[in-house]
Amino acid sequence: MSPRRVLLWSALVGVLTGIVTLAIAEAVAAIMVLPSGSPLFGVGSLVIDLVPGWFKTVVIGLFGTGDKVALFVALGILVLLLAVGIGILQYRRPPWGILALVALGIVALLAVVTRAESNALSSVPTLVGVLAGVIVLRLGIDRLHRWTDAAASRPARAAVTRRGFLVMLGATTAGALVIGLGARAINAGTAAVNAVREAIKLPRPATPEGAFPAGASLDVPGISPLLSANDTFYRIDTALQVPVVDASTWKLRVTGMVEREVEITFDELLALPLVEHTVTLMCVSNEVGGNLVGNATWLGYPIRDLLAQAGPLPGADMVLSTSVDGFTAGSPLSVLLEEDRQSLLAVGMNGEPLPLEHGFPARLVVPGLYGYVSATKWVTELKVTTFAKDMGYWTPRGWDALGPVKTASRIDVPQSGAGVSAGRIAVAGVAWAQHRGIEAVEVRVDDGTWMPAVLADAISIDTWRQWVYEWDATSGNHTVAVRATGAVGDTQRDVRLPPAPNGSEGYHTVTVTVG
Ligand SMILES: Nc1nc2c(c(=O)[nH]1)N[C@H]1C(S)=C(S)[C@@H](COP(=O)(O)O)O[C@H]1N2
Ligand SMILES: [Mo]
Repeated sequence: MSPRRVLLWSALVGVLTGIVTLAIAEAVAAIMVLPSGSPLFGVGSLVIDLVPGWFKTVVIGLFGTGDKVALFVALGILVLLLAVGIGILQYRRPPWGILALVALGIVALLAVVTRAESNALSSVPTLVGVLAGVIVLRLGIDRLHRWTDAAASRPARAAVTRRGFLVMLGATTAGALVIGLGARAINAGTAAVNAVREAIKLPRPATPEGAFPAGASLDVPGISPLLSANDTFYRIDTALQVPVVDASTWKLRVTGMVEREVEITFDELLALPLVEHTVTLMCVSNEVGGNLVGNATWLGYPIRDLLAQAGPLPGADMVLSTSVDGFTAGSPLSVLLEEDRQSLLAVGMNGEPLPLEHGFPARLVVPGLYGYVSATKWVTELKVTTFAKDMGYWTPRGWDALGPVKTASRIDVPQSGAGVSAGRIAVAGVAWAQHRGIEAVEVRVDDGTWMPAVLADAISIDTWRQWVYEWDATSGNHTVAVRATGAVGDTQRDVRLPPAPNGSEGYHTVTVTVG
């Protein structure tokens, strides 16, 4: 057999070894209902935590909410290359292929057991997976040797040894695919928690939001709806797998600089007088004109009331909220305690229990702060502390510690690059300045003057406001820009700032061709 073909066959055994290792590990993690035991997700999560803040900005800039898919594609390519190397190594210099596989297994194991969600059994899936991988690698390469030896010296036996090799390869591939795909499809944990979530009946709010003003919604095709639907609401988090939290055992603890620690279960939380409040949530990574922003009606218990039960001690100025997955956000204590700001420990989103991706069973929502410093999903602890002592997840990664939202506006229609016909056309979109409120929106065509847009009625100062400008479009190419002014006179500035470290700034513009 030609050296090149031997190389290819041993590379293929390597790839199969990789597939078997990961498939078995996934299967064991699924059977044990231990999603955090998955080596692939463990390594992926470690990568997410280790990459510098600027890199995250680049990735989100390039892929948006597809950032996780991008990470998996990159990881997949890396795994493939390593697997090829391992197969060739084992053929040429045994047992170095096996040793390399074990070494990679140890790296994955370290990643898995250092995750916040890991427990005493988290290492089992990786261990079993690597063991299976070692067996496949060993047997596969042995059979390949037998075949190549026979091909060289005893041609009569070549066909038999070749068959032995190929049968083993085919059977293992089929088995691994079935097991691996089955494991991810079953995903027993998610199914169970989904069932629990669907059975939950949220209580009526003690303080309802009330009907929106009739004039809060503009009838302009293509404008962002006033409320963003749950299934299309933007999702940003560091969690590669959606954390699966059992509401019946979930607890939130208030700890740290408090007179007394408070602990609350999900049932206890639902029994409290809950408040309904519509808040526009926004990600600091949103680019000018981007869509990492959404508006929802949240149902929850005021964080200030929960903190009052614990009694924050003098000197405290921050609440560090922690998620089951280890993510943390540091919010100013004074903001959370404000009487007239509805900061919620939320359990409901647009009339439903929180979707799993949006923090089931409970998350925080704070009007006026970017999500990364306030909106902790799958929250389990509120630690009353100080900014001097503690830092939220993104702060050491180069992001502002405080993160108040900046006034911003977006043109939804016409879309950039659109062709429209001359005459009256509606330029429309949304503007937000959470907890200050939007006072004015202006539109500018080319080098013209800023013209006032018509504002829809506000739901409250905590939500975005729709706006529309009736434009007499003349033929030619035009650039249309928008700027908003918040209720404290904070007009958007004529600058271009990237998201890091404290939120992007700039006028959103679209270019249209009027025919
Ligand atoms: N546990 C956890 N909560 C989190 C995050 C996270 O990475 N992990 N990201 C925060 C960020 S950066 C934002 S913008 C909001 C987004 O909430 P959403 O995904 O429900 O839109 O969640 C916040 N809460
Ligand atoms: Mo964010």
